[in-house]
Amino acid sequence: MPRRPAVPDRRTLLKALAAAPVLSAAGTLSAAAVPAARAGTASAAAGAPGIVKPLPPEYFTIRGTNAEARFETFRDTGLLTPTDRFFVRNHTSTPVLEAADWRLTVWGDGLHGREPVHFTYGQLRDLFPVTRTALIECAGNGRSLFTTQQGEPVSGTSWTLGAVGAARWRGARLSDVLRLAGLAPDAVDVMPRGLDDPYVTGGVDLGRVRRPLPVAKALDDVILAYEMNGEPLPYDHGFPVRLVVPSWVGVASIKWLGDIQVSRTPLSSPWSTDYYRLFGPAHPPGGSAPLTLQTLKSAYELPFGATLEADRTHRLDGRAWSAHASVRKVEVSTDGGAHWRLARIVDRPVPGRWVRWTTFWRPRDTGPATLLSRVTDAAGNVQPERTVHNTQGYLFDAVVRHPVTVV
Ligand SMILES: Nc1nc2c(c(=O)[nH]1)N[C@H]1C(S)=C(S)[C@@H](COP(=O)(O)O)O[C@H]1N2
Ligand SMILES: [Mo]
Repeated sequence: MPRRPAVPDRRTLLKALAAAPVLSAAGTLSAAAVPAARAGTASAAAGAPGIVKPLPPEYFTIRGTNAEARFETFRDTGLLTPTDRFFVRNHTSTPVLEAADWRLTVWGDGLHGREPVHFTYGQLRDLFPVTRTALIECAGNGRSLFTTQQGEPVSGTSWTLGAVGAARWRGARLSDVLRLAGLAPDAVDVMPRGLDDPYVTGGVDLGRVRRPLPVAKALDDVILAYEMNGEPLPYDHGFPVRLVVPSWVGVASIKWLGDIQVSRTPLSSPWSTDYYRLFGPAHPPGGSAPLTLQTLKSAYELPFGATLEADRTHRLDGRAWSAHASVRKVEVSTDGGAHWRLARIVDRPVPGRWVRWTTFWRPRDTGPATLLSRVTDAAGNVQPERTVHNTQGYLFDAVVRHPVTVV
């Protein structure tokens, strides 16, 4: 992927200056004074409590406040996941906001002026637009396989493999917004925060969803997206503006963005301390460092427990992806891992995207069988046989054992 220039070009700067952000008149905005341009929240009528879009059972499995896509239905989609099939992960519920009332506030001691800077929706749309295809994958995608495949208990939403999707995102560069706001050279962290309701768990109010992001990543390839697959962002995916943090755990891509704190000292939130680290006997006592990159996976676009006819040639399709590098090869086994062969990769591998792959199988014996697939990326990462356990079930990367029945 070509790196973006470190400094906006002339055209960008001219456009940006024309859309100069409004400095706060009062200059006294506190961290809590988020401009909540709230017009309402989704009702429970549509399916999962708090999700606006329809969730037909043939495309989605509802898991609490979340909706998981049925991975097998990606079979009839292209490289992009249609918005009406894209998984939704909500800590609370989708807020229905008005773009006209929306403001982004950038604030904190990591700004030169130390005064909050505001951007309207129109001002953000006037900044130089970038378009990029990126996956969003929940760090917990595949979590239920810790239990079903490895016999290990984990906490969190029991996703199978459908907490992932790919979309074409269009928006402003976070680097442009931070520079316009007066990013200080010694700023180290930014912390984007959503406008959805505060997250309350076990009787404790953790506040609004927010998570620190190092300035280096913020200036690299992060987008403030206002379009998804060529349409305005849908309510459930962060309307009017969300962050897209390519290749990182999904929680980094804060939806319904309301404000961004910029700091000269490291920031933290429950989403970087209590959650989204690896905990357990195999990890450091206080947990690993906060999670950054997603991992790698491959899977068949076939329901678990599918039945296939014996003595017939079946075309089996799947997808493979890695947050670390482009996909190099996908191997498949139809005999539980005794023999492996290469699958045919359909799409040109591009870092940060997935590829579709296919293989053919003519089963002879009836009865249960196990299909496996294993991706290797261009950095040499390979799916292991087991994922090292962590108590919250993040970053499942092991080869999936896909049960089918031959009849
Ligand atoms: N404001 C806000 N942003 C959020 C979340 C949230 O609940 N609130 N969930 C995060 C998590 S855990 C994931 S995996 C992604 C999911 O994005 P999607 O719902 O568009 O698929 O959004 C992230 N951004
Ligand atoms: Mo997530």
